Amino acid sequence: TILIIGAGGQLGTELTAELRAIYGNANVIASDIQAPRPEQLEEGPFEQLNAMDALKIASIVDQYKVTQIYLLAAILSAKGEQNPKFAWDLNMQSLLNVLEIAKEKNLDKVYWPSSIAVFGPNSPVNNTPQHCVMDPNTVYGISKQAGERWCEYYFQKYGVDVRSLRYPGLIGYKSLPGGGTTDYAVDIFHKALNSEHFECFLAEDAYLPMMYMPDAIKATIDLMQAPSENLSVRSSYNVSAMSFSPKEIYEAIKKHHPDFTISFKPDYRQKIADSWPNSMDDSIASKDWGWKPQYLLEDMVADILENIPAYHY
Ligand code: VAH
Repeated sequence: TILIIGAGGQLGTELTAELRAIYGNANVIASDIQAPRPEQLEEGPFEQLNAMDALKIASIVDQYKVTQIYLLAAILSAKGEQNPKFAWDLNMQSLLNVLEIAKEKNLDKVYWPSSIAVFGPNSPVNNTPQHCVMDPNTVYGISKQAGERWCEYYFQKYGVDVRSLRYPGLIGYKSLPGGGTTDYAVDIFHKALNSEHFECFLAEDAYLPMMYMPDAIKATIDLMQAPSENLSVRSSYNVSAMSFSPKEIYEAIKKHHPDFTISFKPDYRQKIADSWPNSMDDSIASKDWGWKPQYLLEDMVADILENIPAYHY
């Protein structure tokens, strides 16, 4: 069975649904620090779990005969800057808990997301390569960079089959993001749908790597199902789909909602965005496990605007 830690988050919500569709509801245990909503209890097994509680994770692994863990719980970039110590403790302790349990209980696989936040001001900014200078200057980015080193260490020293992707900003309509610097690109759709003015917390030209959630889910499943011997990267793979600025996504939405208006009021999150790449080189992911994005900006905008009403109103 598969245990998902952080099943209630932006990525966790969608990954839980996809994994249950593939492996069957009863074989995917959802867990989150938040108490379950009634519909979550109807869907399949749920456990309330704090990702920092190693004993509780171990007892859930034993109780449900867990063979794979997806650790999706984390404090993201913007929220992490408000609470650096807690962000470091949660992001690192949860990963070390899971890696140690995977080793002790000889789990089949572990999935743990990294992020473009591992790159910093001195990383190459365009077409950022898999291997290069990484000087992240957010607690979130530092925790993801340290986490990548720990994943590689547990793989090389103990043979733990841990796999990871450096996600760009993720955009979807089935779940709300929490505390990220790229969350504006989700919020903007809800404002357009409600015919409300959108005040963007990044500058109009803050160009960032982004990915539509269906592509992120597919990349995760494809990586986890790839033969272990094909994987040349055990820190975390660069993956990318598109890059755009707030102005570009606004213009794409405006084609569908001509009266939609936007203003730009950069706040502390602009500094975070400035430290990240403009675009990524994901050629190693393509070579090792056939990564190829399906959605670019226009397709994503059309798909979201078509589907979001049923999800949120
Ligand atoms: C964040 N959505 O903004 C996350 C992600 C690349 C961005 O790591 O913190």
